[in-house]
Amino acid sequence: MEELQDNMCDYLSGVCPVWCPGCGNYGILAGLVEAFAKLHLPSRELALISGIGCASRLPYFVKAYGFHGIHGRTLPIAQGVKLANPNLTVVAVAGDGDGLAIGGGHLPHIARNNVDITYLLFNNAIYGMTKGQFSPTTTLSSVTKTTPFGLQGEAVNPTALAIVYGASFVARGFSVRKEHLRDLIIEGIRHPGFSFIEILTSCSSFNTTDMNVARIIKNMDAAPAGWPDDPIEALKLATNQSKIHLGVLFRSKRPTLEERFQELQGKAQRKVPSESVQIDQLLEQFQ
Ligand SMILES: Cc1ncc(C[n+]2csc(CCOP(=O)(O)OP(=O)(O)O)c2C)c(N)n1
Ligand SMILES: [Mg+2]
Repeated sequence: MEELQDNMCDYLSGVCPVWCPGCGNYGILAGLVEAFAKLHLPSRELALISGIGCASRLPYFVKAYGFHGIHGRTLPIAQGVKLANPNLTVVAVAGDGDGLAIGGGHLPHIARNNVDITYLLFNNAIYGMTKGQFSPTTTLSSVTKTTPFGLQGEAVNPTALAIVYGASFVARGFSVRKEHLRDLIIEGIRHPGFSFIEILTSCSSFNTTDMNVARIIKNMDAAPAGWPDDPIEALKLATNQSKIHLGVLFRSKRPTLEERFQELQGKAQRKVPSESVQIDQLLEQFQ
């Protein structure tokens, strides 16, 4: 008989993480495997999909199906996996560069489709893996390897984008607050539809200013509990300049893409009785 997985260690693959000492991603990995353990999700029903970057190394370290994809294509791959096998719990993982620069065009479509996956956006506000170029979330005037005189451009706000794009669950967590993050991930996985979780995380090697842990701790505030299904109020929280609101900011219920497809399949099957589909007749149409 299969053993019940109820401890975070049951979800560790045994591959040793390669992240730098002090990297916030260790806290995220711990929060994620704790969430899996609390939900008792069997590893064979779990798929972790990622792109390229430090964040995207994560599937190696977790005992689950894993797909280390190509840069920026995390979400289309995750959507394909979920539609091919809706029984899987699909968790997609991307960095801020992967998910918002090269892969930024996919987010609105996954959000509006409401595919039932949980998307963890590791926001360290830098291209960590390639050693410190600015990313879409690096703040104005930041000095990075590619902006020695300070960045001339405003940062995007991932949580605000997800709300505007129509994600049906939007939350913000922090790698240092592991238990809080674990609970957000549990809620995201339980939510039927696209769950977007921005996770603020430090890059101990290349960005210790934008994602300065002490600064975040000083400014963070909890989103009001039981927050209603109101995107405008959620946006106000997401864009608040003086406080960094952590928690679930927005939640709404609408059909998932899988549910819509199932309905469509039923309609299509009713319309075309299988015995009437003659392959010869079909081919004749192309002659
Ligand atoms: C098509 C393509 N362009 C560029 C790269 C180089 N590259 C690898 S990771 C990366 C950025 C990673 O940054 P981010 O997504 O923020 O992840 P992090 O390493 O910070 O976790 C880039 C530009 C690549 N692998 N493929
Ligand atoms: Mg990054």
